[in-house]
Amino acid sequence: MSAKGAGNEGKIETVEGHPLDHILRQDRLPHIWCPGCGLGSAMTCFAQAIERVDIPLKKQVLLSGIGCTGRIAGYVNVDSYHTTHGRAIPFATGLKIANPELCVTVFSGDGDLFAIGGNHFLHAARRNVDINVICVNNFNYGMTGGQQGPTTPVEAKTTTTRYGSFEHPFNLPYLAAAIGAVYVSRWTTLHCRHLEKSMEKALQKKGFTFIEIVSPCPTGFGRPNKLGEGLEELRYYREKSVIKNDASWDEMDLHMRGEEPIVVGDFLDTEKPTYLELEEQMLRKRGFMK
Ligand SMILES: Cc1ncc(C[n+]2csc(CCOP(=O)(O)OP(=O)(O)O)c2C)c(N)n1
Ligand code: SF4
Repeated sequence: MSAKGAGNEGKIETVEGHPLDHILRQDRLPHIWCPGCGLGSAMTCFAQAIERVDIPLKKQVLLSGIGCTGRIAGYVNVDSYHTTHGRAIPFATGLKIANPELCVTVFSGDGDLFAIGGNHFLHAARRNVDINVICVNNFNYGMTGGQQGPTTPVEAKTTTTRYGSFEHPFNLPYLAAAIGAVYVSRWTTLHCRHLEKSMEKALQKKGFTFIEIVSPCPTGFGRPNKLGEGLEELRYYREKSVIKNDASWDEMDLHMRGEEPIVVGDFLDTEKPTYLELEEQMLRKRGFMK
């Protein structure tokens, strides 16, 4: 890195380390992500959050399915599993039930979690399994060439919707809340401090939590939809985002075009017994557990 400033022109400044270095698997770097991709910011927020909460890193487990977002499980230096496409949630459910002491997080893409993995998401949330699901929503299948996915907005161009998508997309916070999540929030990669706080909250909360991260994918979504490169998309987020914690669910639809706002916030924070708590209650009631 060249240091600019009085008397420093031409000098090389070497950076010895970063406070979060121990949270990354250095041997896996450099990462595969494109310039301007939001995944680095999303991963940094997560690294800050797992470091700050009062849960030893040894007890934290990170899982993902397949895709560019799925790489996160391989880069973060906690026990992690890069599972098959769409199967991170059943894997996480099994881990949590077998070892309730673990803090289990799934960090994956919109295609992975809501297309091939959609049914697993529904049932884990319905059961209120105590896991955290973080979805990076870039509105397309980034890794495989920018195809349309279940969150692609109406009119958006992808490699498989040349004339614009004509499918209604999922509104992810609405979906998560409707099927039983106890904590639901959405931020863009521009809102790093809010996002870190939400992650901290989710990691410490009992029950099924869901965080959506709206993130630039210049390669698959930004350029074809005139949102431009990563930095331009962040500018777009700055202009269009509205923090509204008490927004109505249908206000949270994402259009990603024109004057439509991007509503972000901490939308739901509630309590109800988890899958394991209900199981224990039931076993005690029937006399199978003291
Ligand atoms: C069973 C199976 N089907 C298809 C694929 C190909 N595939 C790899 S990644 C991916 C989509 C990833 O999209 P998303 O989850 O949105 O992640 P992104 O790359 O955008 O972060 C697909 C379909 C696969 N790996 N396995
Ligand atoms: S294709 Fe998109 S999501 Fe994948 S690394 Fe490139 S910018 Fe990021």
